[in-house]
Amino acid sequence: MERVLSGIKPTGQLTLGNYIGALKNFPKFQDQGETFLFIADLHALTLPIDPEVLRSNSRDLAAFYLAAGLDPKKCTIFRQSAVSAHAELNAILQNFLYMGELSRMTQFKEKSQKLNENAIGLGLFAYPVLMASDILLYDANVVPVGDDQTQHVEITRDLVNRFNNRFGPVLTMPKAVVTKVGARIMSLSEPTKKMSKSDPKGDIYLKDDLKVIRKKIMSAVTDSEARVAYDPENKPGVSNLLQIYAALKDISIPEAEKLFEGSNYGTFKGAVADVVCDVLGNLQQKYQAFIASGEVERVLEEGAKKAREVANNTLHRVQHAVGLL
Ligand code: ATP
Ligand code: LTN
Repeated sequence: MERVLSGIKPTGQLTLGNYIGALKNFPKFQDQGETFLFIADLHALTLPIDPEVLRSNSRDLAAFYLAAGLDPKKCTIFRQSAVSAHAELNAILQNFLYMGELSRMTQFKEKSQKLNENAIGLGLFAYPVLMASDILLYDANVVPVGDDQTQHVEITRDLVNRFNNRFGPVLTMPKAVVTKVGARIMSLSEPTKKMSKSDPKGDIYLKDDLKVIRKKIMSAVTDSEARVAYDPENKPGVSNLLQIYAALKDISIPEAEKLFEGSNYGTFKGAVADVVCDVLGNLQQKYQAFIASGEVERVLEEGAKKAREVANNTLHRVQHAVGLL
């Protein structure tokens, strides 16, 4: 049976990029296989974060998991830090990824560049080891992620080959699954840059007021050609809006292009704003209801119990393979 695992860091307000590239795709997996979705709170510590902010982001993220349609009866939702096996496997696996390959990770290069050279935490450098531990603890063969995380899944695959060559078939080979449309939503104000929760320029936040969302879309950067067509290199702004529209309507990009043939940018942006407000308005209502229900903590606690059982099993297998048991 398929084992599915993914996570999101509670580092800031969730964006439309997080929704389209990750969150929106999670619920369909819970009907296909055994699915584990977690809040990557240990990963959130790899850049400075206020404790209160971390706590409230974590609760928010759990409520958004539920609002997006994840059902705790069909999948396991938990906090990474509540399952100590993540840190324990991390301590073993850090010996099987090498400094050269870790220093080539795009995320490390981008995030460390923004820091003072003397204040780059080891956790930021070693991020892929913890991420590999997350994936391997659950014997996940399917890892749904946005485009930017595929490199981390690839390095996990290298680790599995290295480890299994030495110790036998202990670890399960994972595979990244990237959504066909919307794997990389770009900033609305700088459409050549990824929309990212730690870089607020041109972001749409899931919790934004709908009027604000509409305004942001209506003022998104486009070009002077006045032709709706998908051409990310020459028309990054329009292509990004087409991608958002197609992803939220569950249609292909050529289908979306066809719908707007001959439309001016005002009409096109209005239609994009309509679908974004429709989807996010609905999501916000559900999110509010889950926050008000007080159910979130209970879901996380029950999820952690189920996750611990699976994770501890794998941890023992690895401890045995390397000679710790
Ligand atoms: P940060 O800015 O803190 O690095 P982020 O916004 O990149 O955060 P993550 O927690 O790293 O978000 O990512 C959560 C999930 O959302 C991952 O699967 C990631 O690939 C996906 N994702 C993030 N940004 C986008 C985007 N712009 N388009 C599509 N998917 C995205
Ligand atoms: N690095 C991911 C979050 C993450 C993750 C994982 C995703 C941590 N561990 C394991 C999939 C599988 C990110 O969103 N930046």
